[in-house]
Amino acid sequence: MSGTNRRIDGERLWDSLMRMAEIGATPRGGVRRLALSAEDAQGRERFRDWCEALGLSVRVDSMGNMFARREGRDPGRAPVLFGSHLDSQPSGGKFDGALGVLAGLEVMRTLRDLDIATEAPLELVNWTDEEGSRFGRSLMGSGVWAGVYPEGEILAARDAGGVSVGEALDGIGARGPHPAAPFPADAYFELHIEQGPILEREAKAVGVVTGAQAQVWWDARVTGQDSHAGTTPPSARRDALVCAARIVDLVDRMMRARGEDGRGTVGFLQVEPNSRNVVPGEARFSVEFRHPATAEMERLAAEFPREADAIARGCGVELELQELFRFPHQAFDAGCVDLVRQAAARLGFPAREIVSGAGHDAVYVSRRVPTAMIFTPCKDGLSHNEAESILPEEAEAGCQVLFEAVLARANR
Ligand code: HGY
Ligand code: MN
Ligand code: MN
Ligand code: MN
Repeated sequence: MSGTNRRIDGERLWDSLMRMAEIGATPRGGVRRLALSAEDAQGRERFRDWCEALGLSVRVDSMGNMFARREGRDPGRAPVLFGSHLDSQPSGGKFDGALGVLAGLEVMRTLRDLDIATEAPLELVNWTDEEGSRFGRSLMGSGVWAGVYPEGEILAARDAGGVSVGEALDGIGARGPHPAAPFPADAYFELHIEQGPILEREAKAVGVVTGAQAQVWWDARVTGQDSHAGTTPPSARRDALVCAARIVDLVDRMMRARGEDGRGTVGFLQVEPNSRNVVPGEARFSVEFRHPATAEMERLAAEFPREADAIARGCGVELELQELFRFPHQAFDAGCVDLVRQAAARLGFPAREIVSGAGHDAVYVSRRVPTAMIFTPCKDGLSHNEAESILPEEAEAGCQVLFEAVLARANR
């Protein structure tokens, strides 16, 4: 059966995407499926049901990573992995992560429909907590699996409500019997929306992703002194929020000093006691920087603590910075990237090479397994936003490229 008529079913894929988007659906058309939440549990259950209905054997590791396996003709070969994540941002979109998992499911469904046996086994993966927005470590499940994050440290990490990863895993029954550790795999492919404007702007259907940019994340805490808004003169104030505000401005200035490649963000900020007539004594906030060049990320990572400390001293408050993680620019495997490039060309989809601005499970998986990613456009490049949207034909094209790349690798 030649490549041209091995077509995935775009309507079935779209239907699965819409069915998954029902779980954690938000009033403004997005999804809220926070990692290891009740909604994540429902998404996992629906994913497992769909996999088992296909005859795939589903196993779960100690970090809740789910692997749905389809045997190959040669059981001695290492499996080809493909997938992404089902957890979302607090007010996320329908397609970030879900596209890669459900396109992988569509690959499995198409192989069954066409009765195609592959040489190598295949494993479709749902990685736990890719987003990092609840427990502060992005790429958490894949990071433990790849040996980047120590499992004990991650299980002890707590969310804003004080719930640990271990408690949350047990809370939804997601902790599996298999060790979250690397096993022999032949390759990993991840389909994902670009989450940026380039493919749409250039009318490209496919992004051949050559790598992902470097990033570094901190948790910050400023400690000053709660005091009365009406009686505390400027000379006696130790205002944590003023210091945090100056640091937020510092992050923005450091980003802009790097031009259009710079990325610097303070995504959340909590003030205590958060009362209108109390000078805030505490401010907690996130800080992250990203850059395509590892050396520039390292410079940002050295400059920021120094400059932020100077601001804190000037405000007469204490600053604590806890670095959560950093990773360098991650180049993907040339052989796997070439399979993506060839699949897009064979299918006649306009494509271009691209470096990912977002982090993805593929970043950590690629430390253990030859890896490549496939991007599809998204409307206005918008993501991590409930208005995130793609067209059914864009999902179908991305899935078709995934299908061809996985088959080429599994039968080489
Ligand atoms: O932040 C990221 O890059 C990823 O989408 N969680
Ligand atoms: Mn994602
Ligand atoms: Mn995301
Ligand atoms: Mn991501």
